[in-house]
Amino acid sequence: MKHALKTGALLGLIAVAGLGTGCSKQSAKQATFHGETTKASVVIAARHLKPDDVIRALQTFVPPGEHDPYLMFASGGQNGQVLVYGIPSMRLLDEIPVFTPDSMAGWGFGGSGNEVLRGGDIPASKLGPAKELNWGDLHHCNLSESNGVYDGQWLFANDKANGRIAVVDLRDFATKQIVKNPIFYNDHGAVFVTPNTTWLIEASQYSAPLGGAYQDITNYEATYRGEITFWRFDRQTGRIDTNQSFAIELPPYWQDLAISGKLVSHDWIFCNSFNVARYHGDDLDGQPSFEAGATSRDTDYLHIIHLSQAVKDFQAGKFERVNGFPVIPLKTEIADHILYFTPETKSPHGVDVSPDGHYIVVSGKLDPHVTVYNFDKIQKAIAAGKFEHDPYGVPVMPMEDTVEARVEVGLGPLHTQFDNKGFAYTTLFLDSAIAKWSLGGSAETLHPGVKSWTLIQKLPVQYNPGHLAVIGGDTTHPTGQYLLSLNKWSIDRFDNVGPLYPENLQLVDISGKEMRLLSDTPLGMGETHYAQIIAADKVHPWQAYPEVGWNPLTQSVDTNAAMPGQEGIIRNANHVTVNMTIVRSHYTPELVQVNQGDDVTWHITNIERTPNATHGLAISAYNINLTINPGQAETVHFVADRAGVFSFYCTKFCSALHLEMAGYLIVKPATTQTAQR
Ligand code: RUQ
Ligand code: CUA
Repeated sequence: MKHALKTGALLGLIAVAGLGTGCSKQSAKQATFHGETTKASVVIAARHLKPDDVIRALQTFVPPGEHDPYLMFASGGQNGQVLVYGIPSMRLLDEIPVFTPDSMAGWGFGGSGNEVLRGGDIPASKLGPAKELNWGDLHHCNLSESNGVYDGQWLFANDKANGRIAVVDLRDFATKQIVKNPIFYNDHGAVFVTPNTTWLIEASQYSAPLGGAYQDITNYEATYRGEITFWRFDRQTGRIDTNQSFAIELPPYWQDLAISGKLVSHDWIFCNSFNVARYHGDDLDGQPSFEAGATSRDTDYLHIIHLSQAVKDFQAGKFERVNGFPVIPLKTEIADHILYFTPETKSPHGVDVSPDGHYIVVSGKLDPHVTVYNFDKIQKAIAAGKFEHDPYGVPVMPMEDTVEARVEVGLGPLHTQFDNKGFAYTTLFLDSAIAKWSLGGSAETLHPGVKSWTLIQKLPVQYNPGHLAVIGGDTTHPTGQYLLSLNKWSIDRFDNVGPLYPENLQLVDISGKEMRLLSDTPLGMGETHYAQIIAADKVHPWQAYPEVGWNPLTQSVDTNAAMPGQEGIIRNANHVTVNMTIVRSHYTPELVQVNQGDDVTWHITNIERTPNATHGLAISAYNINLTINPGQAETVHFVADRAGVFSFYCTKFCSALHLEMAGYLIVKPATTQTAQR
């Protein structure tokens, strides 16, 4: 691969450069090259680069016109979108709009994006009116898997704020479906896939009455609950089949991250919880805050769920309905051996399964160790049946029967990923570091002298990492090579841009014995939580839609699409249908004349076959902005309620005569008074 230069060549270059001068941030910024930029030594000296900097630059630089070998899909946090980066260059390649309107993609300003966004709204019910939602707190994006490895076909994402999940089709990098959870307003352990993407896991976070109705907070223990929803994904339709989906009721602990087992553990789901104390808040009456109350116990519960048992109960109709949605009650789960607990050190965050499926790694945020559970031991403990029970009757296995190892890694462990050499990597939020540690068995066999379950190295990062991502690092076949540390704080790392600081994404080389920091990339438009990295050649997006008249929602030719040769404006009483095609550099037709109050359905098709020949349709004053890619057909519907002369134009500089790619929407007033204004 282009980026994998030989170390020998690097060292040669550095020797030539005669490096070693100290460097200050100031001087690096203000370097001048006196025009001698063809000499590496001059540039290196002028920029005061250290030998290590030069190697870093060479390792991450992708020459103009060349491509990155890996793609990272990263959550955009509060911006509600998914970000796509090239690795190792860390160039931002795309922002896929998901939960939030996006004007570059014409997402949410008329057209098919509206249909998807509105599909995720909260419907009106006996609890109150409908709620339109126009943002999401997108935490975790997950690629679809086949046999436990990313297959590059689909991407799923959650909205923590509103309890929603979304489906992105990687043929066109566009969101196809947003599903609002019918029984819960928030989620967190989502979206995580089972090894063949049969089920999408969505775990709720802050306990509340299932279905969202009112219950007095003093009835917390009796009436508040948690839940996990299992959404059935249908690859044929590319949609979540809500009719084949169900939820399981959980005690009112605050469920956190969830993950599917793989290989040996493939039929089991693991989910963290915190606030098993069931603390429910300080009402200004001198009670402790959540921060103290929720962490008052030494342990919380790792939830262990037997998925196929739950599916069996769902199919046998052993559920109740909440807002019409099937929910398996706690007592049924207990009776049918679906749900087990084992203690975990308090306030855990990440739960991650090793590539072989044998180990489940849990990080208690207040414990300097990661706790490693052994799946075989869990199975033995279930068989042995030596249970205590939580207040709701859920069987609790003793921790000493399920734990394989504890590895002291440092302060504030959060999330863990794995490489292909038997090592695990855990972010340390409080230490601001990544801990590299050895898994049992594999590391010892692969690397003589390396002991199992031992801390190998701690690499400082800047600062306070949340998640991390290794290439394939949560699959059955991790690649290693690069690790991304997704840092929450960036205090002194970048030029000052005011009080709202960017996040800092740091690329780390993990191909050698020691982890090495390669680069810093600021992210000023959202907070990345989860990310996944896949080889770029495993994703096969279209360069243009396959045929003219393509509807991105059905992924087929739309029978209503405007087609070349059939352009025109059809009136039927006060219903007006516009059939418009676009190609460089004109709209056909260019004049759309309607009467005030007309109900307008405007079909527009980009008949280009040239990749990259995207056009736009922006209509002044009507808040309409579509982006139409080659082959794509869109439909926007509106009432022409404002009279006057409105221009519409192409928002994408598509050709030399792009400015001429325009037209008029002329709305004839209903009364003469309006005409004279
Ligand atoms: S979570 S770090 Cu959803 Cu860990 Cu954010
Ligand atoms: Cu089409 Cu500009």
